Amino acid sequence: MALVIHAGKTNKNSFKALIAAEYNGVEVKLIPDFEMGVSNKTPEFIKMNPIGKVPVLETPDGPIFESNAIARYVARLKADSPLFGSSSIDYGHIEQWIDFASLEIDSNILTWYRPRIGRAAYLPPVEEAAIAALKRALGALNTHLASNTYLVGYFVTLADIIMTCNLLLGFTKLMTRSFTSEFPHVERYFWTLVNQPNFKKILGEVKQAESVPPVQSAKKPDESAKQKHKDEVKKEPKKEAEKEKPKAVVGEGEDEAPKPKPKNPLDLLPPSKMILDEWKRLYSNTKTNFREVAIKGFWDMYDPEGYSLWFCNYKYDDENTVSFVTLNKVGGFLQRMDLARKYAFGKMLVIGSEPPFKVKGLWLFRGQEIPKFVLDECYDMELYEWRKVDISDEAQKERVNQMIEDHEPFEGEALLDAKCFK
Ligand SMILES: N[C@@H](CCC(=O)N[C@@H](CS)C(=O)NCC(=O)O)C(=O)O
Repeated sequence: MALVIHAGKTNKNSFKALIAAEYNGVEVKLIPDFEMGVSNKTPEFIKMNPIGKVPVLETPDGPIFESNAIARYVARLKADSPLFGSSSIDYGHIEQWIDFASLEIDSNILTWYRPRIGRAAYLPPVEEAAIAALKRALGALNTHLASNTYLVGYFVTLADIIMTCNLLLGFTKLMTRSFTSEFPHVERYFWTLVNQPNFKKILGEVKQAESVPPVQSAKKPDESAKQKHKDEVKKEPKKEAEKEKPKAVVGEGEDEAPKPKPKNPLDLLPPSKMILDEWKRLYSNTKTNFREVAIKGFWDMYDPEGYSLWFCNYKYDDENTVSFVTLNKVGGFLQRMDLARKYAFGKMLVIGSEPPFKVKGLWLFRGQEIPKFVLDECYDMELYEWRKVDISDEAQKERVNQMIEDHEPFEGEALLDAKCFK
């Protein structure tokens, strides 16, 4: 019998249990037709959770409220679930990060978010303090994630599920790229997790907030605070626009009618004689004489006016101490580059026969610069140093050749793996 969660479809707190259920192969369903503010006010609901909040899980043995408790229950339904780690110290660390995710991350995000959607009175010093505390917590998380793929051990645990669901609200509603770029390891962690199949199935496509919502009036503001609050509401959108988007066009705001999707500027470039798909086909179909056929073909096709070549070096190679973690990291990068498939080709080499492994790449992009939408949308870009290839330099050209053909040894070292983006 499926367990049933009472909550709306977008409740990030119920996602914790739904994702844990995916990992454990347990059937958990959202109750259909849940209506916030109605379904959770009925006497039947109050019997299940006296505070009348969601989510609530109905089990054959009775209801459970509090989303972390529900997620723990679901995680525990499978004996020896890896979601609880593999030792007592793992378990201790998982609980540590669950508390951290709730008390240091979630509570500060909520204190920042609620007044902005009219669920609490907006008080600037309170918001400032919440943002400062959130930054402090994200800084600590960033330090931990600089040398750890996941929060505990080498696999996803319940701590990662709860942390990611709590970060989700921040990433999608408040924390713009300019805010999160201070915490590159948190960014890498968050995007890696939300793209895991068991997360993606529940969360769908996740998009980062492009601006902080302007402050809304609280629904029932206290009369004495009302006028002050009104004044702040008037001032706030401008202040926020200045802070987050220094060059924002006046009038840009959330109540604007949705605009038709603009054409990708790369489609407006003068046509190129190089047909990217032809190169990709040649690369894929050449099985022998790679140098004579594929590499020669590449330079015959290459259009230095319509395209540019770029070398990239991972900035944090000393973190690459575990081979499969390093390979996953590069695999994740290529997945996230999916948005650039029409305009790019790439090779990523994982170099070395023992850790720490080096990660270096070669990319071919349409146009003379790295496309802006790639820099904006693919957070991995800033984890690499980028250098434009000077094709008049024979040594650089030879390096391009060697990267395309997975030449081994590469710069004197064995290759652990070579991945291609095509
Ligand atoms: N600590 C609780 C928080 C629950 C909570 O705040 N739920 C909100 C929706 S996300 C709610 O039901 N609000 C309705 C209300 O306050 O009456 C948990 O993690 O389950």
